[in-house]
Amino acid sequence: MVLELQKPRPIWQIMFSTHHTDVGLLYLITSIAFLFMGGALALAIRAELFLPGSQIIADSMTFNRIFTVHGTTLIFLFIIPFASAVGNYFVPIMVRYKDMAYPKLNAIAFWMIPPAGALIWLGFADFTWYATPPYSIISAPGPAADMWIFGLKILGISSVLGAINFIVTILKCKHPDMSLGQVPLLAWSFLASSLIILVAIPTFAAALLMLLTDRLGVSGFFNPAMGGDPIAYAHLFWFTFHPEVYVLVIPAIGMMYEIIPRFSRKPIFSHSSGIFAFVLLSVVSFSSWAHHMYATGMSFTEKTVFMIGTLAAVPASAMHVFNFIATMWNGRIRFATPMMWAVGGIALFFSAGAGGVVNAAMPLDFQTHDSYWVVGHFHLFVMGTIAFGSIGYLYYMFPYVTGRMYNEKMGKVHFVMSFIGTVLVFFTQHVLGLYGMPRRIFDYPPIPEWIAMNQIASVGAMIIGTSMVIFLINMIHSSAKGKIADTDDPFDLGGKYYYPFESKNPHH
Ligand code: HEM
Ligand SMILES: [Cu+2]
Repeated sequence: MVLELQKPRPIWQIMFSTHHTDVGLLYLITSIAFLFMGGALALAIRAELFLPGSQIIADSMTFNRIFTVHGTTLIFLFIIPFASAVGNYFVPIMVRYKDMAYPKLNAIAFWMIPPAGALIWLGFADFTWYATPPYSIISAPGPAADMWIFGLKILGISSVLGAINFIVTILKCKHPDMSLGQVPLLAWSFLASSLIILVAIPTFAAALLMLLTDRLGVSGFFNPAMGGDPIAYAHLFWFTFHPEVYVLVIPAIGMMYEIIPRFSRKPIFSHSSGIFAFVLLSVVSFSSWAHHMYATGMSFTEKTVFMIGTLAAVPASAMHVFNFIATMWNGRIRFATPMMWAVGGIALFFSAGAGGVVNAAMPLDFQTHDSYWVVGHFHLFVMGTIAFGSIGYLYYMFPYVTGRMYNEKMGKVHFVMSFIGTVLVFFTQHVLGLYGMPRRIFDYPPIPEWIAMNQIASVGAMIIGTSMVIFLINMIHSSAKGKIADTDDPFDLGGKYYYPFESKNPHH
């Protein structure tokens, strides 16, 4: 497979291009830049929490701004654009079409991201990525809060445009010889996640508008002083954002479906069960949003319904994990860097899922809710599963994008350090939650256990941070000076057989 082996071109040619690999490259560079920006904020948070009292951050307001922008950046400006990068590069090639269905729309969807990112970063809002009302309505300082709201609006529109493009490309533009069942699982993952986006995003778009008019004082949807209800916001928010977590994780699983069989040198154990599990996940993603709200005084019946709806995601997730394990079983596995990240990501996906079952069980959730357990839990997903799958895929696509090889040793060191760091930070945060530490706090009392565990977590974060510097050096250095890749078999798997897609779409 050859993707984009071109002589270097002036940057403006890429910026004004609508070709799918050019737009993919823009998405890729943007998302990696935001990964580092959001990661820097994570290090600031962890440095602050190394000890009780104020360390490097002056006050709690600044702290709140930092973790709000940290979370918003890594979810909306790293994970989602990174998936779009991969989808742009690979989906047209996988369905054997010359480009995305609507190339101009595709470029427009990308170009909405930089201004949205600028609004979020220049505003630096403080009301958490949840934009918590009534605080966000009554006292969150403007214009930061308004800039965040507009930033998210733009990102939502960009996601919807991207989703429409993926759906049409896959359903309408795929090669007539190819049945839907033959479409590779990575492309299927984009179909599934795009369908979720179309159903889920409009609800939050409406909620954002209501939040804005509440802030302007012309409505009181979520403002108790005007007869409104912040819990209504919680429903609207989670109706969008529980499914959204599947929008984040499904493409990462799709990326693992590319890596695992190739580096096990076996076909995927069951293509059809992979498709089935994606479809099932998309459906059940809508049956569980209120599991974020067990503590809001819902009736027992409501809670039970949402508990069952949440547990419905377990079989679908387990099907993917079994599929991966069965594929690796008896395979001739080659633990090159992408494979290490994918296998590590699956292990952490399993751990995250186990913690999720605890949260889903409503009596147990009363213990974990809003504690550091939750921070540990969702980070095992966002960092351990999604970022791991994505970074593994980045190593995998590197030779196809740049024509050069990354440094394998540095890639492995990056993985080992990140894996150890991730376990140190996020497993420890689970325990910290059980010891009673609430999330979203700037300072904490000097309880010896809390101090010890916060220090372990902070050291883990520094290990991840260091490994990311190694990663950055590897990417920059190797894309300019790395050894020329054999694009027929860059990973030495022993022949073209293992690289099923052979195509390059000429520029237009
Ligand atoms: C080294 C990696 C990371 C570290 C050390 C880290 C650390 C933290 C910490 C300490 C918080 C504050 C938790 C709280 O007080 O509630 C936080 C919040 C958050 N993080 Fe991370 N994080 C990392 C990576 C990521 C990634 C990769 C993502 C997403 C892709 C992410 C998404 C979030 C979100 C959504 C929040 C919640 C923010 C909010 O409540 O407004 N983090 N992170
Ligand atoms: Cu959820």
